Amino acid sequence: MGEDAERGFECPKIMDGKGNNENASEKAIPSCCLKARASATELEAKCHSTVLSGWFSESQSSSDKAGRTVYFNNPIWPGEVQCLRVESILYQAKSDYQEVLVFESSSYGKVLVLDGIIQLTEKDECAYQEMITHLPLCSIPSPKTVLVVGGGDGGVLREIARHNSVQHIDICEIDRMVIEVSKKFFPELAAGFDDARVCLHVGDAVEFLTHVPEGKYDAIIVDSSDPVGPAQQLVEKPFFETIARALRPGGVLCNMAESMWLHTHIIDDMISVCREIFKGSVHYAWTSVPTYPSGVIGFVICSTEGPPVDFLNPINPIEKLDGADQHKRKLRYYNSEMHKAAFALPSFLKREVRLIL
Ligand code: SPD
Repeated sequence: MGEDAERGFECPKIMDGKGNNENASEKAIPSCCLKARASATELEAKCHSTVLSGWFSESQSSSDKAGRTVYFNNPIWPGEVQCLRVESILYQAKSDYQEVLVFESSSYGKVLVLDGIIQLTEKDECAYQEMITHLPLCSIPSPKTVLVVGGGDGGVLREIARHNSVQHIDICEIDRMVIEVSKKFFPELAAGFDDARVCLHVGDAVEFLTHVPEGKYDAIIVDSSDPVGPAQQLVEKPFFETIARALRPGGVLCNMAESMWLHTHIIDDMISVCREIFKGSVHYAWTSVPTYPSGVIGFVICSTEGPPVDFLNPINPIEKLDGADQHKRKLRYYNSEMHKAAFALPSFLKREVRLIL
């Protein structure tokens, strides 16, 4: 064990993009790592603002008036942080919208982080992408036109492509860097962009939706980041109104909707807004994703007025769709039993969220 490791603040390897470990050469060590080596205190041993002592944590950082880095909890899950051991940092850059970080973890494979928050890991991304996609698409017969809002890593596109009935998929992602980074580091997800049915729009989804012809889509999937900063508008009433307008009668929305352990107030707000706007059915479903805060994430899933949609008993079961299980890669998480189970809700949630079914 090296001297640094004994002191408990060994820096992770920093790769140079060609697979070489930059730590191998003293000259190439970034100044933050040199500082860490010279420092006796753990807190100063930082190789990235969210990586301390070789561990990534979902804390955020900013500079105080004196230019010192100050760390704080993410305001939407105060009092807790998710930590992953970092093997090497593969990429870090600032896009026009956010900080983008990719690292190799020791237990969950490669990890994509945006503005200090884990978006996906290679090990557990299947649960999120498969559930957010197949919960809505297996609930309606023969979906043909689908819109993805966000989803720039391509994982949701990969899942939609399993449905042979789908003829056209629009995706509106605001940050081109997320798409490029995914193509480079997460080819199993970005493969979703290779499907000929996909039409990519790089831009603001709120603006995009205002130009969409009424009733264009059978299904809309909102795969956004958490509702802080610009993504806040994606959980507000005007956004849901434009979504409902873009859906055909009896069309469906599946929207990422945070954790039942941490965010009953957000879920409550989303459900009550959706009940006002979507005159079909409105439900909450959830799945396990170990690397998201509290280990779970939920979805608000709704239909517009029209042919009734029974989300709890999928009319379009994945097991009966030709080739769906095997397309590109085998389904890892979703099946019709998981679909039905996703709508079972704990008693505290039923009590706390007034309008939940
Ligand atoms: N708390 C993190 C929520 C992230 C939701 N979006 C993930 C994008 C994966 N396609």
